[in-house]
Amino acid sequence: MNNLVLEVAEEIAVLKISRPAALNALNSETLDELNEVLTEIEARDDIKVVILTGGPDKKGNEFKSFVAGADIAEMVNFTAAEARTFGIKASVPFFKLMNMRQVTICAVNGFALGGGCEIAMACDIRIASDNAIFGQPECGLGIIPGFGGTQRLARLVGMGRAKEMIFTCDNIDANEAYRIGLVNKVVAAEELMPTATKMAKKIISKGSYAVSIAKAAINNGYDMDIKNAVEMEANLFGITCSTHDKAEGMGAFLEKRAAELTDF
Ligand code: CO8
Repeated sequence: MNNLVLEVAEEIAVLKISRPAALNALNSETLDELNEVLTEIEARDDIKVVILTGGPDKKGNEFKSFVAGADIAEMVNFTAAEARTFGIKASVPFFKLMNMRQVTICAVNGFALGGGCEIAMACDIRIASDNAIFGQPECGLGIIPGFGGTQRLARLVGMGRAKEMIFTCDNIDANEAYRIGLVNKVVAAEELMPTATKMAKKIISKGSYAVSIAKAAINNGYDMDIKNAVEMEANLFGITCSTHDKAEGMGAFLEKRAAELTDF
């Protein structure tokens, strides 16, 4: 891969977007690579959590930029048809991040602008370094957020705040992002990866199959009416009751010992 770095250890995949010359901006090649690597990760039993982050800039600064957007140099000459194809090319790996069996944590290490904010929002959980900057500057470029931003931002922070960010193109800092619910946590830059890793380990210590079913229940139910959503949840709950982890988890509680959970 030319633009991504994957490291796997202790059931955690750290996936770095790495285009130092362009502050990790997302071009077609990077999106294709992302799709390929997420397909591979989804099929791997030895990965339970994915931490998505940005590589350093060309001066080696690790906290300059997570992703500074989609690649403007590539988009500048797009026709309407090419732009649509580019949007769809991004939506496939973005939906993988959202719906894949594994939990996805985005460790935002600097600028998360345009497509950078949008890919962070496709992940399950966002942790930001205290210097991170979020924004949707597209309307200032004469376009709109096209990697899901008009939809996911409104769902995460509410319509009023999403409209303000998108219409004014004002960037917000990490603390404001936390205040409005765009990120789950803000930590000192040097604590970013340790915090993400600690959270990943905590999640892995739970029943992994149960976590993946809970993720599916939350995602699938979000756009359903509450009655059908709760019925769907009951069905998934039933499935988790047929697992080793359910017998072990509940048995351990009743026997007053620590549970030894696996992934089913
Ligand atoms: N695309 C391409 N190159 C970029 C991008 C980008 N988004 N961002 C930065 N770069 C490049 C710069 O051109 C520069 O290259 P060079 O060194 O060759 O001149 C290098 O990265 C370093 O950037 P700067 O010198 O500008 O660094 P600064 O520290 O001065 O500024 C900023 C950092 C503020 C992040 C600045 O680079 C910036 O404003 N970048 C653009 C941010 C932006 O507007 N992002 C949104 C892009 S549009 C988008 O994401 C749309 C997504 C949906 C598309 C849907 C299609 C269907």
